[in-house]
Amino acid sequence: MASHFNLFLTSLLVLLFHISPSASLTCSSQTFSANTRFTNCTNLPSLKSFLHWTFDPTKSTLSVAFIASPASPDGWIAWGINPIAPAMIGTQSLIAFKNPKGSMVVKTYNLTSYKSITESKLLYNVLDSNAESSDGVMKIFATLELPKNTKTVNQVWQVGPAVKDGMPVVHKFEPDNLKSKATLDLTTVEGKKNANANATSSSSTSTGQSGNETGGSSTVLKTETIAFSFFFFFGVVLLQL
Ligand SMILES: *[C@@H]1O[C@H](CO)[C@@H](O)[C@H](O)[C@H]1NC(C)=O
Ligand SMILES: *[C@@H]1O[C@H](CO)[C@@H](O)[C@H](O)[C@H]1NC(C)=O
Ligand SMILES: *[C@@H]1O[C@H](CO)[C@@H](O)[C@H](O)[C@H]1NC(C)=O
Ligand SMILES: CC(=O)N[C@H]1CO[C@H](CO)[C@@H](O)[C@@H]1O
Repeated sequence: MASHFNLFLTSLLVLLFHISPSASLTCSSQTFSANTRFTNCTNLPSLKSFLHWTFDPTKSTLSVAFIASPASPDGWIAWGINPIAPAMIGTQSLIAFKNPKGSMVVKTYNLTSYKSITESKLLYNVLDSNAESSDGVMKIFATLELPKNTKTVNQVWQVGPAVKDGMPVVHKFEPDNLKSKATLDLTTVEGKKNANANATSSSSTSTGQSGNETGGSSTVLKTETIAFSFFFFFGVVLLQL
């Protein structure tokens, strides 16, 4: 019994040590090549996704880098703005995936159905867009021109498992896939850099939902991190046996 408890304690300690590095794999530790810089970053509350962004109120342009892992290596990632509500239908979205030659492309879709999607222009001018993929992580870079005086936008993001005939295949409908939407507050003066506590608090502010709801989401994210660390730990233990 005691040895079980010790094992438990050891696991707990190892867990804690694993959490610190994985928790730092967030906004503050992600860097970009060359002279790409963003003023703000939000650790999104689901699907282990991140949004680095810079909003220029004078030009009303929003530059983003959306970072996520597709559900499988040949899958897709998507980020967009819904002018109507924080929901999938209506989202003016950018979807990135590999074309048959293996290079990354970004296409735009006005999402009108849960079943199929068609490439189309967006409500917003897309001034530039491109995508990258490495180590199982994809990034969408884009600059959108928003209507003048935009203060908040409904952002919606998603990851999917495959692309068939040049079309992203429908994503899973797990809880994490269904709650991947939030309000991005472009104006709030809050959320200083390099404070983890504040990374969370600023993401709850910018998600603009009730404190409780967002708290719930970040708890889920933490639980996942713990689960991941836990399995990782056991993986390591197994390897060492
Ligand atoms: C997106 O699709 C909806 C429904 O078909 C349509 O009402 C809307 O005008 C479209 N938006 C753009 C920007 O094409
Ligand atoms: C974005 O970053 C700027 C500069 O660091 C800061 O003044 C502003 O409050 C941030 N906005 C949000 C919503 O975090
Ligand atoms: C959070 O939940 C508590 C109890 O359910 C409630 O009293 C409080 O108003 C909620 N806070 C927010 C921000 O919704
Ligand atoms: C740890 C830390 O820096 N906490 C700060 C988070 O942000 C709030 C307000 O935005 C500050 O009051 C805290 O001191």
